[in-house]
Amino acid sequence: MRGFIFDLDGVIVDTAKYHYLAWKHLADELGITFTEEDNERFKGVSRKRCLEILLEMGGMEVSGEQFNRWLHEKNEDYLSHISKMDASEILPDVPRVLDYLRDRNIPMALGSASKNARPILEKVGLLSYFNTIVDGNEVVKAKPDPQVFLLAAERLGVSPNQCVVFEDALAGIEAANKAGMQSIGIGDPDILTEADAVFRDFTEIDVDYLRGLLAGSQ
Ligand code: G16
Ligand code: MG
Repeated sequence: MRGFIFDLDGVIVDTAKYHYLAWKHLADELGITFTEEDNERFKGVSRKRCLEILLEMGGMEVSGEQFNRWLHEKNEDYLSHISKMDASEILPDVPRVLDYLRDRNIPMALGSASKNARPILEKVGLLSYFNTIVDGNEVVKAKPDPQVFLLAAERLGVSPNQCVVFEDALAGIEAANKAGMQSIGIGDPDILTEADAVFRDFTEIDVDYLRGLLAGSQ
């Protein structure tokens, strides 16, 4: 039996743009230059680690209390963006692929670094597709550590070498590879160089390819 694990941000929904807006807002406030290119480094990375990187970029060192205030501020800003989300923000052809797998009773998990994964899935109406959600509230070791995906496989009752992971971040592809899983990149092939296969988005993944993944021949 094969199991499928989906990352959230950048794979199921494009929340990366909201993370970017919230980090940019904080960076502007702190006088730190933060571009969309810098945001690439934040993909799949925990909130805490992102702030550490941002402060390193600005050459700033702060107390734990101030650090937590900024973490909170960034998240509040991010939540104000995601509170307006609905099903129209699901990335193209994601429901087609989820339906295909659900119709065949394939075990599916969400494996995300985000602490907001569950409310986002609820908002866009996809929560019920997943047999288990493994998110940033449970995982201690962030991607590229394989913990998030290994826990997802364990909960699905599928051995890691039978799992397929869809990921948009380099750190996530590394995590899937370390877990001994098949890694499929969603995004730019020039960035996701370590993935077993890369597609720009799910519109490029046809039924034949899905059939091949299920049969283990892709
Ligand atoms: C996501 C994003 C990251 C974000 C992280 C934590 O991971 O890609 O940019 O920093 O979650 O999110 P939050 O602040 O909501 O806890 P993933 O693994 O879903 O791509
Ligand atoms: Mg992601």
